Amino acid sequence: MHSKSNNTRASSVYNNVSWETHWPDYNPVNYTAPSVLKNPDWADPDIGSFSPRFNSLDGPVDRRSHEGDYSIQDGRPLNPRGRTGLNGRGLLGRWGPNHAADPIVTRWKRDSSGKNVFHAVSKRPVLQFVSIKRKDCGEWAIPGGMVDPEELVSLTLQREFSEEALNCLQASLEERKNIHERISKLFSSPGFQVYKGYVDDPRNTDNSWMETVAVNFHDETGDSVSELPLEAGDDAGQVSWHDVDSSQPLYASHSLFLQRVAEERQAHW
Ligand code: RP5
Ligand code: MG
Ligand code: MG
Repeated sequence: MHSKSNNTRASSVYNNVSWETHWPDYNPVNYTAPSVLKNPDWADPDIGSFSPRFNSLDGPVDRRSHEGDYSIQDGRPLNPRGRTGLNGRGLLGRWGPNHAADPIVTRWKRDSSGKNVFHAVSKRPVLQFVSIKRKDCGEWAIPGGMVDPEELVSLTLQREFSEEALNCLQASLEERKNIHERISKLFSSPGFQVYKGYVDDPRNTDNSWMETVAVNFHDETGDSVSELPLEAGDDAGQVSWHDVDSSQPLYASHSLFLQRVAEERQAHW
């Protein structure tokens, strides 16, 4: 159910995706991964034994969509972007929206004498962002992750960055404190909210989908996060600074987020 098979599946329903379109023969595959059915704390139980309060704050779990109210059919929420070719939850834990947050940490690319690097064609300054290589599919991505129940998005942004790009989960208490001190100034700045809504994630199904809040934290002077040693952790296999450039393929909707950052900062894209 990873990106390749999922892309094939998505393209076969690409032209007939809306729920408004009458499609009596539509017969999606039903799949929920065994890891989800085992009832881990990040997943809902199966529908039947369980009737969540959709479109609401359901106890600690936020089942509201950034896209507005979604419909429910036969007790199941319907993906607001339409059919995907798969029903059930696939690899996702929650019925309906699965909320994530994406921290986009940027700096200006500089040469060895510390001067900004300009792109030869666009003549614009080049931005760099912290990118991780996802272990699940091998694609480069923003080091984002799921918002825990009752967690503030501002905390998720900083926590996921610390876990995936600085490997704080493997760090000693002392090192963790140090990491926290070094990054909290950047992360407590308001940042630039780049995107809030549905993500075109390969795990999406007819009944479960990813949504995110993507925020850009920019190290203008290059002396805060830029100086921290990057180390991949948790669901990241590698981590490095990458040039922000339209030719770099990225996971899910992440290119769109980077394009917006480049536009906002008048950087090369
Ligand atoms: C994407 O999946 C989001 O944009 C975010 O980057 C990521 C969250 O999922 P995990 O990294 O926790 O798998 O849709
Ligand atoms: Mg994570
Ligand atoms: Mg992640």
